[in-house]
Amino acid sequence: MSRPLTLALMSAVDTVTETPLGGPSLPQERRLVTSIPGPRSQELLDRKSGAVAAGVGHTAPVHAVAAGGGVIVDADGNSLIDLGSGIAVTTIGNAHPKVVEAVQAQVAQFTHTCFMIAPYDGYVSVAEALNRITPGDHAKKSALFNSGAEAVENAVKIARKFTGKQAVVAFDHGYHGRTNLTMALTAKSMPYKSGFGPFASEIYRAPLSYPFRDGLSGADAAKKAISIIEKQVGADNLAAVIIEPIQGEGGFIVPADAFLPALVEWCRANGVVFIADEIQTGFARTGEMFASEVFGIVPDLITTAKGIAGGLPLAAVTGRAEIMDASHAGGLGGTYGGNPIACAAALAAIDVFENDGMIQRAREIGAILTERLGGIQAADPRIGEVRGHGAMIAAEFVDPETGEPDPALTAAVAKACIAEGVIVLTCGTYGNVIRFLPPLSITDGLLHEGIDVVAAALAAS
Ligand code: PLZ
Repeated sequence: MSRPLTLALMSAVDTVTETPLGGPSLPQERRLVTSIPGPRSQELLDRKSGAVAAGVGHTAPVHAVAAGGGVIVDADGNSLIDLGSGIAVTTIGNAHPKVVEAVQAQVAQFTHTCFMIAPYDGYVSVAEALNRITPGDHAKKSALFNSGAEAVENAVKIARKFTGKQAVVAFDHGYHGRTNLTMALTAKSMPYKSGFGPFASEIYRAPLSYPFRDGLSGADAAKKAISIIEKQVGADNLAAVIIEPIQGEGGFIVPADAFLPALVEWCRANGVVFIADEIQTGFARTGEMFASEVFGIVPDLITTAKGIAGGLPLAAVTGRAEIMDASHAGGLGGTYGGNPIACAAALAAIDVFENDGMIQRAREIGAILTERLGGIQAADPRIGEVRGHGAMIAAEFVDPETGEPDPALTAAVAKACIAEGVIVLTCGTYGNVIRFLPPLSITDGLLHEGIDVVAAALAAS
């Protein structure tokens, strides 16, 4: 049954008067005035199950009405600490004032012309900025798209066109999206792929460096991966290798140091395009502008999205000019790719990333998370490993006797945190990792309070 319009408007007005607008002006506090979900959130969730396809899930049972700094406020007036940034998107903070201002100015100017019909400055300026800030000082070009998956699809198209080859290698635990080609690249069947095949062909999988579980040095893990690639695919057939420098959905897996440099070197020696998927790791998240810099690698192509535009949908492929230019004119594009409002937001966000101390802030947040979670781990062997870089830190939960993954404990801790007003996200092939990727605008106080809640939830589980 549809909801009467007047009722919807009334509750929207109520909501606005009860809670201030989003952005950093929002009171920076954890405040629970009802249980989670409260009655208004429950009402939305009931409508959701009536109106939205069952396949579209949600992590926190709330009806969000405002967000900013380090909190998300719901329709019942609860203020939750945000340790997930909408999956690494609101890295500079939700409703950041510079993004809001840029979007408001652009939306009043024009909303769309289609860059392929009548080009505009914002798109070209974003391309110039990405060419400048991505790793490597070679000549670069960019193309803009709407989502991370679309950027990955296009990176593969570009690499195939450039090399004249077809095969693509992705890695165990990798995540690259939910479209048909990117489902094939993504490793985990449930929930991403199960029942949704057949998948795109010419996709092969190689083993990752996962020090906590494989115990291999980076060099040995690379040797193993390269041997499998050579034997099972062959460099003559291989267009591209695609990898997240630090895996996101797969469990915030940090490869051993020499792994990525060895892969890049092999790709370069064998005419294979090395694609770094920095959709989750990009834009200051890891305490570097891009995670490739953590490992000292220079990818041929890099895919970005998420943090790039402060919450607006935008994605990009950036890379060596000769590779990016391999496509015939008209071969790349899409109706909305590089939408002017999203580009205005991206220019504002990139300005914040470069000039407002975001990289330093990510390192500070990383230091707090690593120290606090390390302390909890020292007293509780159910945390098998704390790992990550910058504001991208995870705890992997295991059975202390066997080292086996403990997804039930992980889910229980995450659920208890959300009930206590702290939004945490899980990840990992085995569902046994809690990842911490707060907005960089979070205060130290809220971050500590969020970790306190996680510690209490673990102790009680
Ligand atoms: N590549 C490395 O992390 C998106 C997925 C959430 P889109 N990760 C969050 C979910 O369950 O759908 C992601 C990523 C990496 C590609 C993508 C895909 O980006 O913008 O979601 O298409």
